[in-house]
Amino acid sequence: MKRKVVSTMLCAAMAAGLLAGCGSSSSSSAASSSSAASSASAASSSGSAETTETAASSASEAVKSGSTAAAGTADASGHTYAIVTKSAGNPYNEREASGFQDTIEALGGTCIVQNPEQATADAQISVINSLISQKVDSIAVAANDANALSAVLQQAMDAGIKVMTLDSDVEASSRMVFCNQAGVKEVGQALIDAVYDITGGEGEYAILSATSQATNQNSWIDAMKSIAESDDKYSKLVLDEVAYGDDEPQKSTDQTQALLQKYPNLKVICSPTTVGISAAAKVLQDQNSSVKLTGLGLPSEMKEYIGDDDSHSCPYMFLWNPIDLGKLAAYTSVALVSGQITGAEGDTFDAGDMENSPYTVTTNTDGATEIILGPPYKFDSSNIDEWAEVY
Ligand code: RAM
Repeated sequence: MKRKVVSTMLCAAMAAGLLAGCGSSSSSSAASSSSAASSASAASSSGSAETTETAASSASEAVKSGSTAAAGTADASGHTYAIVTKSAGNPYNEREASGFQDTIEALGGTCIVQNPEQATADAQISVINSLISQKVDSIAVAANDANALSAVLQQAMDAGIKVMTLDSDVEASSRMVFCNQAGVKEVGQALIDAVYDITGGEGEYAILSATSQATNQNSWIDAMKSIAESDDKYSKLVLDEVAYGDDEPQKSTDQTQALLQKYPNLKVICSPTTVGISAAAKVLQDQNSSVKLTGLGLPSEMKEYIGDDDSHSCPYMFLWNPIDLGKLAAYTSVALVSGQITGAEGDTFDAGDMENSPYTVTTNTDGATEIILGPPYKFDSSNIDEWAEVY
């Protein structure tokens, strides 16, 4: 039934020429419903280094009419909410920002979207400094480094700005709460089990990551390693190398080629980044390589590479709905700014029509507070065509 809802909304979005951002999902089904607002903003997101600032003119009307998924009790009017993605030019980041922007605007707030030119802490620091000068009410950042943003984020909080992270965290004292796309251990488990399955339980694999400082990729890779070390089941798997494509398509392509050359017995590449996996998929498929691929990928970018036969490089992969991650971060930002939550464990807030609403702040194994969107979702030959049209 949920798929039908998505398909219906998708047609509407396509008719409007707004394909890119359709979709608003639940955790368990990758996507369950849609909002016209989501589609509109995704279409307006250019992907280049940019600042998008929009006062939500017709937002409250949309909320009243129930035409947007953001309907609910939260009110963002009179406030400015910023999102800082990891970098420009990454379709995953564009979808994340569109979910955030659409929700803020539908709730009557003003949204600033910042896509730094590179996936570095330095690029984010200069953007955040400028947001502090602009006296925004909140900053939601997908961090390029766990520690390097601490000083600037502390400065923002000292200035009264509510600071939260999404997608990729910083150390807990430098933010109020983290919107986590999925539990770290769950992602690590899904990935190492995929490697186990696709290798046949033994042999060499490599990881093609994003940047070496990315908190999210590093935590997933650490989880994979510790699961593999703690269970004899995985003892015949050999991790050759963790390579870094820096979430740049060309560098990810080069790194894939280097892995193939360095490790003739390589069986599987696992790429826990949407940029890395799509670059690797193309290299492997173009070369008709016997090396197989899995990881975290955007269905719209991976459609042509997913399949069970030898002509496809990736049997299956995982992700969550990046639009919904942005949407959840928007509701979290609004709840922080209104004072409804402080980001402490046990805090609860409504997130409109999101399926797991109300959301509750929990504490992870490191003692840091987070809000989990839901579990990772598997994409394979049976569902890739459908989801490729959603995000
Ligand atoms: C890339 C980014 C992002 C990550 C996804 C899976 O787009 O590195 O942070 O969450 O991959």
